[in-house]
Amino acid sequence: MLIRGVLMHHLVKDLLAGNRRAAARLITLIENDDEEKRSLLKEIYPHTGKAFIIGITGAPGAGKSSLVDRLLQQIRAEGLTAGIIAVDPTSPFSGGAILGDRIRMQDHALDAGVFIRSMGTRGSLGGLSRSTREAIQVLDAFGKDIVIVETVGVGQSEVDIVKTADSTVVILTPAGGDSVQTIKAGIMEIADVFVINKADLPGAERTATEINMMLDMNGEKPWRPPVLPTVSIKGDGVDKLWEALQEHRTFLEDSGKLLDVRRQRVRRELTEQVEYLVKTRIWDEVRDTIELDSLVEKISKRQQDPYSAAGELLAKINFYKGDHGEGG
Ligand SMILES: Nc1nc2c(ncn2[C@@H]2O[C@H](COP(=O)(O)OP(=O)(O)OP(=O)(O)O)[C@@H](O)[C@H]2O)c(=O)[nH]1
Ligand SMILES: [Mg+2]
Repeated sequence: MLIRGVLMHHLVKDLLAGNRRAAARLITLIENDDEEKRSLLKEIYPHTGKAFIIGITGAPGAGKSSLVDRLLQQIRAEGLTAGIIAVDPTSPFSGGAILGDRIRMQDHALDAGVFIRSMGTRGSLGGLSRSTREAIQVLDAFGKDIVIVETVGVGQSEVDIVKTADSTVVILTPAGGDSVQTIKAGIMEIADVFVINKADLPGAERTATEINMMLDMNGEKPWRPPVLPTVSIKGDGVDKLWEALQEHRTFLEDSGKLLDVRRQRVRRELTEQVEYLVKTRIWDEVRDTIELDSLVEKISKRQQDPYSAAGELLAKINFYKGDHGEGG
């Protein structure tokens, strides 16, 4: 394990030197919740915080990947580099296995300034939103200027994933008018920019109007999300989207909100780590020192209740060992 640890240490060095294979390996280790994961992330962390993170969410087939593909052209044309994480919570596949995304973005596959990775539910025992956040850190430390997270917008887990982003784009499509009524409140709240993609299809203007009406009802906010039509298969409107994202970034920076967003992210990371440490420490200790089985027996026989037993158990545990969690 020691040798393995040393080899992994090189992985971080290679990542920082711009090695793509190292980036890919590290994300795989994260997905698989490898035992070295936490010590690797610890090494990576000081090199993060530079990338601007964009979340893109929308219903299956809304055009997220084709839009990301077009955004990449825009980003690269400006001389910026980008990392893409395509998250599909419904897919068991990972490691770039979402075929559609690969095909759609294959123009960028040979571009050293672009790194594309898919993540599914396989592995990621710590939860997909956590492993996504960790993968973002890898790409951030890798030196990508922009990290884009594409996720299918169907439920809470996607909202959680997107909460990691600095700016969030919600993609809608014209769907006969009733689409807006069915937008989840959570999705509405997270949008910094609305995109009405497939604006070549009928009903796009009406959808945009409805979104704008909903935004009107929200009252005055320091940032009003623009509602932008795009045709991602042709690239129409993508320049406007990129402009809007840059305006939002400027707004975040000038208003101090970027620091707020990032502080919230740090708070979540810290809370997660404390909970993780406490949990693992407790069970390590319980395994080593406390006769859990006999306690279970006692409770089963109603000689004790689980409520007081849990309290007593916790009182016996010295779960802070002062090694600052290097282990993993
Ligand atoms: N007419 C029209 N079709 C589009 C447009 N954008 C995307 N499509 C089509 O919509 C389908 C889905 O596009 P994707 O970019 O894969 O959408 P996605 O949201 O990434 O899909 P998932 O990742 O599977 O949820 C493809 O067949 C695209 O060709 C558009 O602007 N107009
Ligand atoms: Mg896609």
